[in-house]
Amino acid sequence: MPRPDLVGITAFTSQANRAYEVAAHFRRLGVPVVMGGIHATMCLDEVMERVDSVVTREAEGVWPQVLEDARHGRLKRRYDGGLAEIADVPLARHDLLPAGYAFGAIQTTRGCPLNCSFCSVTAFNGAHYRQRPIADVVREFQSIREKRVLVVDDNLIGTRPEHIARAKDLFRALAQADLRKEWIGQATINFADDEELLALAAQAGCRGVFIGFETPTPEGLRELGKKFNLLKDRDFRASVGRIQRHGILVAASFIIGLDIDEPGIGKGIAETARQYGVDTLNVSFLTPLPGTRLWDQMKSEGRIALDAFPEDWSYYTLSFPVARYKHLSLDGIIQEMTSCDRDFYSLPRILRRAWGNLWHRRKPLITLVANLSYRRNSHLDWKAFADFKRQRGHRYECASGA
Ligand code: B12
Ligand code: SF4
Repeated sequence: MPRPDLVGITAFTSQANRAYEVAAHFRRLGVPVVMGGIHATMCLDEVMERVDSVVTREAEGVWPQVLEDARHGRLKRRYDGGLAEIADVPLARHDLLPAGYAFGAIQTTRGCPLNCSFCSVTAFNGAHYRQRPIADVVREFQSIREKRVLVVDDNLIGTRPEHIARAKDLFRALAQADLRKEWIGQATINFADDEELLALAAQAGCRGVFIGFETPTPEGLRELGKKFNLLKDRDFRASVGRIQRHGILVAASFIIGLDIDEPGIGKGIAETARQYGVDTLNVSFLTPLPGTRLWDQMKSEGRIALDAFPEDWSYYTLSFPVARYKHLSLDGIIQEMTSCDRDFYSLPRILRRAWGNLWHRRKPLITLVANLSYRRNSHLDWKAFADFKRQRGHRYECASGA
């Protein structure tokens, strides 16, 4: 690799340590390093100590300036991009990426008004929901080589009638462009409320949707600030069924470790997900990510157990219990996660799910493969928990809860 003029690094919080290793390598060679993205924005001081320049928030507004300053050897220590004018977001250069990815990726909207306590998105991309021009999205979609695409929007359809209307226009335009792509996206449960929206999404290539149900009870939703899921006296089973009837698989996301969660929550989540009839279940430990309301709360209550930063960031993958939970000890919460996975991903239940989808002609093979890979991952997690307890277990000894 020829010596670069400038190195730019991005990182989620869980990847921060690797980002610092890469930065240190290039700085030793005398190459200036600039870092941006979610971790750099939320942990500015930490990052500033380890790179030459930091770009906070969205880069589009300041990147030309950064390049100009780098060219003249006068990089500033910090740039703030603020929130970009969405119409000015250029088409991503997919041609620069190497071939061979399983999924291409595209972003069509930014921001989320819901501001759930555990999520960084509203703090990072703002509460104002911004939608890219449809023509740009279609052109960018056309430039993606992969047949399968991940639409990375946090909420592809939005929450208000005008958002839904734009989502329908986008799906119509994608269907008309006849891209022959299959894609998956993320949405709130109101995706299920509009038959026309669902039909258009399916025509546009939507094959799966990741939905945050978060917790089985209304009290839990209130604790997480996700009251949106409670609107309209929602019947989750019926909502999931309506989505699936359009050939769209539902991947459910839940969180374990809320203040109201007590022993038995693991099985409770698995049962709830089965009742809703979802195709896959992804459960995370409640994790105080920097910049969220949950972080502020847990920090002020002295409940962040893994707080030797930056080293401990490596555990902020949502698959380790990094905090002290109110009614669950370290062993307790790990047991809950394990029993949830054992229940939802038992072989008989996986086969029943795949059989059900075969019966309804709804991608049984994908359901089977996805379920088996979740099952395998949960077995890997169990091994990781044993190491985790050995290496970090002592940090929970002053746990306040159970
Ligand atoms: C897509 C996505 C994924 C995909 C990533 C696919 C891929 N290969 O890229 C997948 C599903 C794999 C994933 C996994 C995870 N994710 Co994720 N993911 C996202 C999501 C929804 C969109 C990210 C994205 O592509 N945005 C589009 C691009 C254009 O925006 P961007 O990256 O922010 O970049 C802009 C700016 O940040 C800035 N910028 C970024 N980097 C740089 C670098 C430089 C040099 C400069 C100048 C500027 C700059 O400029 C860009 C343009 O404005 C975000 C939510 C969000 N809105 O950010 C969560 C998010 C990033 N994920 C999150 C998390 C927690 C995870 C996981 C750790 C946990 C999990 N179980 O899901 C894992 C990571 C596992 C690991 N290896 O550590 C959190 C991260 C919080 C944090 N503090 O780190 C987010 C913010 C969601 C949330 N609810 O809080 N994720
Ligand atoms: S979890 Fe989803 S709905 Fe809640 S703030 Fe984050 S992106 Fe919005």
